[in-house]
Amino acid sequence: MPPSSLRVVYAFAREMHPKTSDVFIQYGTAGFRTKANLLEHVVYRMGLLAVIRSRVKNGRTIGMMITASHNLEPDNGVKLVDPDGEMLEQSWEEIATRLANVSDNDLESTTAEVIKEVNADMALKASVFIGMDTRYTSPRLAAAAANGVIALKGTPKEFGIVTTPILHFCVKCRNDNTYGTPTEEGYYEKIVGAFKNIRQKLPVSGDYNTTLYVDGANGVGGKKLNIIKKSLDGELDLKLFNLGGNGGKLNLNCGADFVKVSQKPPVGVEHAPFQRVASLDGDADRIIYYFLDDQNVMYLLDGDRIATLLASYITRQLAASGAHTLRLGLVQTAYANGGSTKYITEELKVPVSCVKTGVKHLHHAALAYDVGVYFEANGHGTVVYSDNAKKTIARIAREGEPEQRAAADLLLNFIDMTNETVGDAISDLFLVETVLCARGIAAPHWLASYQDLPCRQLKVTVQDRNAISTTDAERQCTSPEGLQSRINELVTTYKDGRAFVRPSGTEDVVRVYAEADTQLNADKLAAEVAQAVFELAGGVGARPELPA
Ligand code: G16
Repeated sequence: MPPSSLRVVYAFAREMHPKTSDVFIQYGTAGFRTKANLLEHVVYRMGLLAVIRSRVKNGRTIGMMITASHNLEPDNGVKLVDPDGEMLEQSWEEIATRLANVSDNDLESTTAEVIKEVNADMALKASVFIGMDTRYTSPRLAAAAANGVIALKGTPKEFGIVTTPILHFCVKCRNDNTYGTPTEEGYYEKIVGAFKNIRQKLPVSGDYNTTLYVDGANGVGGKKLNIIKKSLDGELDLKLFNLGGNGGKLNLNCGADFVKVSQKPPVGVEHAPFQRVASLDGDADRIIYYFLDDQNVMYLLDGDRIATLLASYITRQLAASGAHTLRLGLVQTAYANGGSTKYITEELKVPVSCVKTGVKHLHHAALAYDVGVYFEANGHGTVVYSDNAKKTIARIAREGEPEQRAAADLLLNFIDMTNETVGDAISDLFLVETVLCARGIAAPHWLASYQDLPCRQLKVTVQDRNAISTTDAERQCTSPEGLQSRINELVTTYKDGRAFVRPSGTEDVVRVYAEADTQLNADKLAAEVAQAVFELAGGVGARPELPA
């Protein structure tokens, strides 16, 4: 494409998606995320970048998802999806940030610079899949994304309202037709089809019951489960809440993030003693479980629990199929509860690694194993299988001894039920339900596998969250000076104390995590660390309070 044709890039920007704010915006943990009214020019420019990326990848399809996931309704965002359905390659995040922040006047020249820098052949075709969540600001932003794609003569395909993982799945399928059909229906056929297949082979037994309550966070996940529900033929009886009607607000006092962070049940959900509930987030890329006992005490079954449940099931199936050479590993972040890490190492005897927050980091670490199980404690995760693992399991399913064949056959269904591209609340829900059914257990039995250390998460608002930098998978803080030594001092005053701080990549806050031997101690430690952040990192607004 000759440089003169880039003029349209500037013309579209000026006429339709002008940059109206000087607020600097950065590609964060999961793309750009901020108040929706600051995003239109950013999303338009990401449409340009998606076309360039597609051409660098020889015309393979790139994805753009308009969502702010767990954030509240006024926010929005955009996540870019690479051809294999993974998050955008990290080396491109700086390019994305640069393009998002230049003035309209510099947009044409910066676009030309980027094209040169990444050596994109602008004569190639380019294809971009665009999806959006249920926010009222999403259609306008999706249109801006499509305009960005059109400005550089790429071909946009709009999927309308889909979950983030459905979009990732479709991108992967479009570039690799062995993975499935790149449509929402193709997703249901593969994931739900595999669940129904496996249910034929694993009759309901023991204490497992087929009723599952779901908190849809008033987002897209509940709506999609409402479609899926009709095809489940009683294999799973979904009782859906928080579907977005009746004035329910997206992620407000409901959804996976609210339940995990506040350690409280969501509003808008009926409860029955010991009935398990799955709580999704706004774009359905996270899931956590919980139940209340007969005294209304809540028990969380978070991402760590899901990871250990899946890892132990897959380990058993691999052993039963005789696939001894395949190496399974687990990936967590600093948020993983100390109780889970101990259980994984000492009981499951599975290798475990710790990486920075963000599925992009976990996903890549998990690829190092034949079977990589990765989950953030907040419920964001999945399982990835190497080609070698898939081939080995498929060979055993064909040629193994009868018992080995049966175990391998179940594993093949399990793999089909897994959205390997990214954490997926719907796929994870079917995986968890399958394992609970296979083991014939109810939620309290699942909970009993190990004990969590009491923990607390807090947020602190500071002038500039980037004043906090970290190392060692975010477990140590390198600036501002003196903060880590203060945290170290505080931690030593609590039995089983552990704490860390890090800047959020999705909200304008510093996150504080603490765990200790009792809930009161975890709460106190978190509050003391939050006060230290407030003092040493330029806190603004109300000073964090110590629990009474
Ligand atoms: C995103 C990321 C997650 C991350 C979460 C919180 O989730 O995909 O990996 O754990 O943000 O990140 P931070 O602590 O940096 O704000 P989601 O579900 O909001 O897309």
